[in-house]
Amino acid sequence: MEEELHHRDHTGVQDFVLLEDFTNPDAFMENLKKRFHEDLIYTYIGSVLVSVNPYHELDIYNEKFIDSYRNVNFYELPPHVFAIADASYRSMRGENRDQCILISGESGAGKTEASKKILQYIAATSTHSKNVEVIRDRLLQSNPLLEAFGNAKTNRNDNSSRFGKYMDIQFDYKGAPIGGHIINYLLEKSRVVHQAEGERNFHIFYQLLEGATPVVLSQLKLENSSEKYYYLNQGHSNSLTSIDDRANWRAVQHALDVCNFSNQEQKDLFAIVAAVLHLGNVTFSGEDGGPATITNVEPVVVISQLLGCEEETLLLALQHRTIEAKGDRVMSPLTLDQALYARDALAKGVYDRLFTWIVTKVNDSLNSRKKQKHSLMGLLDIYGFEIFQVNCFEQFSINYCNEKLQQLFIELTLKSEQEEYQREGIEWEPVQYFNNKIICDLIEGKPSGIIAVLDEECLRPGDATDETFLEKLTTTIGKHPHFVSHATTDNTTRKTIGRDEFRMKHYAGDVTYNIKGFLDKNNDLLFRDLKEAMSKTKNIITSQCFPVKELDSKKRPDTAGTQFKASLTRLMEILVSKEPSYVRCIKPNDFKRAGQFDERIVMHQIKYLGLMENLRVRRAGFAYRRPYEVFFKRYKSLCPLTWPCYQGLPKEGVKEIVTHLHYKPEDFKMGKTKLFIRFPRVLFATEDAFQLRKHELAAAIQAKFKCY
Ligand code: AOV
Ligand code: MG
Repeated sequence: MEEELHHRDHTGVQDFVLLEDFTNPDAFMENLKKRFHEDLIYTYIGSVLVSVNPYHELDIYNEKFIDSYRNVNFYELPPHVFAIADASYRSMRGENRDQCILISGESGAGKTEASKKILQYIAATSTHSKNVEVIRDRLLQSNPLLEAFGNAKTNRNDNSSRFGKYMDIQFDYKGAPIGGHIINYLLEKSRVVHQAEGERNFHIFYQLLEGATPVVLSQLKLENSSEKYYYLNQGHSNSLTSIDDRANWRAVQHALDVCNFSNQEQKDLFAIVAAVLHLGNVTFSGEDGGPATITNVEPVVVISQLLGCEEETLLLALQHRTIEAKGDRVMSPLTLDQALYARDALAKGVYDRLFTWIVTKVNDSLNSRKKQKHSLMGLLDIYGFEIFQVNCFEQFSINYCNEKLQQLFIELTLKSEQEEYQREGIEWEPVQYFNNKIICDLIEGKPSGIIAVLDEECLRPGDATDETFLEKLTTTIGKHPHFVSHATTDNTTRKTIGRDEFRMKHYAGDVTYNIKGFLDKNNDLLFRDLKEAMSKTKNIITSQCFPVKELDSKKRPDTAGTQFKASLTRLMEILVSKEPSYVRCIKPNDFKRAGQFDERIVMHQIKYLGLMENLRVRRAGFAYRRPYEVFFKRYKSLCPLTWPCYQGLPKEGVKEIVTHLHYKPEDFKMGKTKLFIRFPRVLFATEDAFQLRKHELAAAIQAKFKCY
């Protein structure tokens, strides 16, 4: 607290609750800005951490910092992501409650970096014992591994997470990490076959080409030139100065060893990565509507060698599909469009399942063998809200995920606050806020939410298309306040929306989605012949990822949208069962640039993240709350009745102190276990008095010693 007070003049306030003008967004932003320019990227709103991406390395994550935050009370040091990690860990141990740390913010705001710092801190400070070193290492190494396969350069972030990740760390009763478990959410697999201008495919492809030895590359029949591969050359952005593919390749090799991937598994894994690249180079020719033929069989030959399957089977499956008609199975040739679709679907399917296989393998390596009771700390790092030039099904899914997380934040921050006042027996007037539940319902509601309408079109036999989907959306939800389409809007807005688009008013801003591909991506169809070919491969990973029993199943798999919705529902259940901590990340500019604080962009984020409401809620009640013991211990010297000795209970002692200091009745409330102080100035005055008293006492002691 001393630090906090010390800093309030030079570098703004360390906790927004101390802002005098707390309802004014400009004052809020000024405080952030002042601190940002001093490289003070962290500020609290009570127990919520606000973090602004500095876009350059700061020397605040070294061992010295780790040590200084260890076991220190939250408010005693300047705000830091380590303090959040420490508080969460100690709460888990002290109160025996499972924890989760929720990190949110838009793409590029610093979520993944924050989650890595938290893991680093926990790994360094949690109880050490000899046999947990392996788990600790694996927890840390899971990051570079999953980032290599699941992150990519986008136009928003050079290392953008293209999957959602929830990681549980398991601790034994001594607080030592004994295991972990990762759940991955919807990988943006369309990136495997297509990248927008300026973007890249997943890092691993470039790492392999850049980092692998010539021997390995020749075994994989690859050349060290990403331009040669269709799946890598569409974004025209392969050489990336901010990322060292070669160094990261070495990191991935190390991570694979640490996470217990056998040599054979590693070999099979990269055979698949290479096969995907070769698959992209398979080309077809064909007349309009006529059968397609492969024009270059070489890549197919290589793929069949890499995956260990019959060349003929693969050739056939890439050019035909088997149709069951009246009990007969007929081979029907694919048209050019269908063949290209099938090729890409195979590449996406194989990569997506490979990714999940890697997560499963990592989980095996993190599996705590001891069946003892453990406590959990969860870390959630999802893909941030994003708006691109063209937004598709993927952005729709990512932004839906962010809506859900925002909802959780709103409900829990208000709820927990309200609960605290109730628990402590203090009256409370709720603060108004925008509840984005209405948008979540618009997406996931039944029977007329967007996913439901999309599913209906996907399952409808006959002539359903992306266009009929849009028509149906317009008729079912055209009047919804958060939905706009060409057909439902006024003349001015109509000019800004194409006939093949719809716009959603998300909590974080308006996003215009292009409907092209919505049906296909939601259907997520991979022709049976290709699945069958994969199930017969000798490559242990592809054969495991495409089990024969899946082919026998008569049940139609759930659509991508419905699966995602179900996995988010499960995620929310996991999160609400734990005690949450929050990190709210803010992106200071759109150019990934250090030292640049774009007020317009920051203000927008302050607003949609609901930070002002968050602050108001915190302040509408009481800016400060302290357990009686804590307050009493610090300030007992301020009252002659409690200093130097006091026999009563801390609560009674606190009563004596506040009476002696002439606190006005409206300044404070006494709860059951805590003292609540409404205004920061009261606390400041108390603290100033304390500093004075400290000096007095010190002087008195000195004077006494002089006499001897
Ligand atoms: P994100 O996770 O929020 O975006 P990242 O954590 O990947 O964003 O951050 C983007 C980049 O900003 C990083 O690669 C770093 O270069 C820089 N950065 C972020 N935080 C820090 C920090 N604390 N110190 C120094 N540099 C930082 V996305 O995954 O796209 O939603 O989907
Ligand atoms: Mg990320």
